[in-house]
Amino acid sequence: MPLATPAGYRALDEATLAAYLETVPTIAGRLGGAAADWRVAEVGDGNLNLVFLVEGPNDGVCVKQALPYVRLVGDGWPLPLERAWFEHEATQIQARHAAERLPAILHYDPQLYLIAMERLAPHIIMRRGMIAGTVYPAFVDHMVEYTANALYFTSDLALRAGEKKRLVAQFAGNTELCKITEDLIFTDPYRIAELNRWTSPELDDVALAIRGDDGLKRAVSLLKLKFLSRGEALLHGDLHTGSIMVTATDTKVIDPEFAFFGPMGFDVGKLIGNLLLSYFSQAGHEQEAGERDDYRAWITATIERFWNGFERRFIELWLANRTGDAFPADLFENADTEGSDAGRRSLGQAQHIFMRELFEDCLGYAGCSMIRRILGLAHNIDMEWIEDQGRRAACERRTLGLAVDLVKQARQIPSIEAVTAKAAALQAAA
Ligand code: SR1
Ligand code: MG
Repeated sequence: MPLATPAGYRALDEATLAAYLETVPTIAGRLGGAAADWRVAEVGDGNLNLVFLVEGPNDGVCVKQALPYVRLVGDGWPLPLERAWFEHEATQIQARHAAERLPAILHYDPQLYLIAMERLAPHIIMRRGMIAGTVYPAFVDHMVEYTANALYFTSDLALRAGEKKRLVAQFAGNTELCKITEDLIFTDPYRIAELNRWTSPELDDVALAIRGDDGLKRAVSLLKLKFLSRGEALLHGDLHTGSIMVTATDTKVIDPEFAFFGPMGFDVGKLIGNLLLSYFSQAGHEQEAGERDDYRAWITATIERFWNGFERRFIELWLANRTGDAFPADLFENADTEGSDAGRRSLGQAQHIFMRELFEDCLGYAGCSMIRRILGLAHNIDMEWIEDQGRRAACERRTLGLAVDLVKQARQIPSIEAVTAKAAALQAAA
């Protein structure tokens, strides 16, 4: 029995999409010519949706349509179509703060749960570029700007409480997408679950050890609790290298369908975790040992510059935009009997405490994001494309070694440089 869908919804295909787009004047005009002149290809390689590229005589567009189920698994796992609404809404909000980092939305159809956006060319998915060993010089600065702006301006540091609560309520409905994260990232890899898979038998011992590690499961459960209960800012919700499209000079963040108000460290940490995962996968893609040493050095430098840049930029935004209800100005400057210097010093101390907690959250979420891609349902092509199973398992084992440390030892790790040093030491011991 096909899944029930709302009236007016139908999943499009390469044959029916052109006829639909012909009825949307802004898109038809952009493509140029008539439907018969358009080339349509379904190119979705993600886990959830249909993605079409449409090329016309004048220009191209990208069309994303939600399916009523999880594409990776099939119609046995229904999923609300409303995720397209959340993606569209989140993009509109983030565009106020980081428009240059997002694709332009050209059209949204609330009945078809379909978003048409600019065709990004010659951009490619960053994960694919990293598998090929490509350096992206503009990536760090762009991602610092995107994460700092998108998170700061949707937090209580920038928003008045009423507006923030209205937005939290709006995004609280994205329950099913959050549930995917709660199960697949924070729960299943740590228990026997039907959908788990890993490189077996090579990693059987480490999968077993992780399922039996009570300290790890406690730490992961605390991170899950924060994910469930701390609505700090509007998150992208799935910020990995597969959600970023790049060229040497441009960076665009796509796919915010998991958006909701959650802990800021989840977005920043997931990105760091995916960069680390790419770091450890490089050994599986080099023809000769050491061939990718320079590339590994670029990845670790990128991770350091990303976190340090994010921290610096976030504090700058905080000092320049104290418009929210948190940390009221008259508690930290004006009302201070010793004058504003003491108030600023006090705010500086609070910012230091805030950023340290955020750093520890990031490390924990980075570790969880790495573990789930090796022991859970949804793996990354960074590792999956390493054909030799023994080599892949060796890369994955090193990844898990660091990931477990990040989750369990976050409080003891002094800096991002200590993280990249740990990664380099594990790699050097290979
Ligand atoms: C069943 S969905 C699996 C994963 O795909 C998305 O990219 C998210 O990361 C999700 O956890
Ligand atoms: Mg996605």
